Amino acid sequence: MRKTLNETSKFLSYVLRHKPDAIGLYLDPEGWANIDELIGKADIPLTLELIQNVVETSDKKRFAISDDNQSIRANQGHSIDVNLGLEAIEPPEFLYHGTATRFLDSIKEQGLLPKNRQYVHLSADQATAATVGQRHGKPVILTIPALKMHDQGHKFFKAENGVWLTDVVKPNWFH
Ligand code: HQG
Repeated sequence: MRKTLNETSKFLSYVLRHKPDAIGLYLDPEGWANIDELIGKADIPLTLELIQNVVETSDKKRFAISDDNQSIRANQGHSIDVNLGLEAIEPPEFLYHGTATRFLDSIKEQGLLPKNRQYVHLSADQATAATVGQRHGKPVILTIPALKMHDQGHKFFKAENGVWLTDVVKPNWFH
């Protein structure tokens, strides 16, 4: 069952964050897909129960189901342009970005860039950042003075699942 949930979660991430076109799925401007349409078009076995199960058990609360239960979207992590409707808010004094040591030279030169995603992803705690960094190699955690940046006009958003998002973090902020 865990394998099925994992595979379903990966499939949902793929079509809801990156490639709805791969199955001809329509996402509205806020990133919502109609659940019946998703089930009908999915190229893996998909049921409403399975979707609900993935949403409820997702360790990172990756997905949200709409209040009317008709639609689903990813809470963050998009590479396609969606409007999550997030309001810029005041961040905590520090936020953390977990990355791999092999990216450090480039990051110090160019700053933190969203790369394939809409936003740079930041974590509220170092443990989470370490886990994120591990996905790419030997982890290293960058400490971002988020409140100071905010006070100088940088916008920070908090996704439904607690992940912090911002546009770019220029290299001068790491010095
Ligand atoms: C790096 C997962 C070179 C950046 C996680 C990161 C997160 C640079 C990688 C969410 C760079 C992009 C996002 C630069 C940034 N030069 N490398 N100038 N600027 N990078 O996966 O933050 O499990 O797109 O440090 O938990 O790792 O999918 O971003 O290492 O919340 O739900 O480029 O994805 O969530 O990698 O992860 P990613 P991320 P899920």
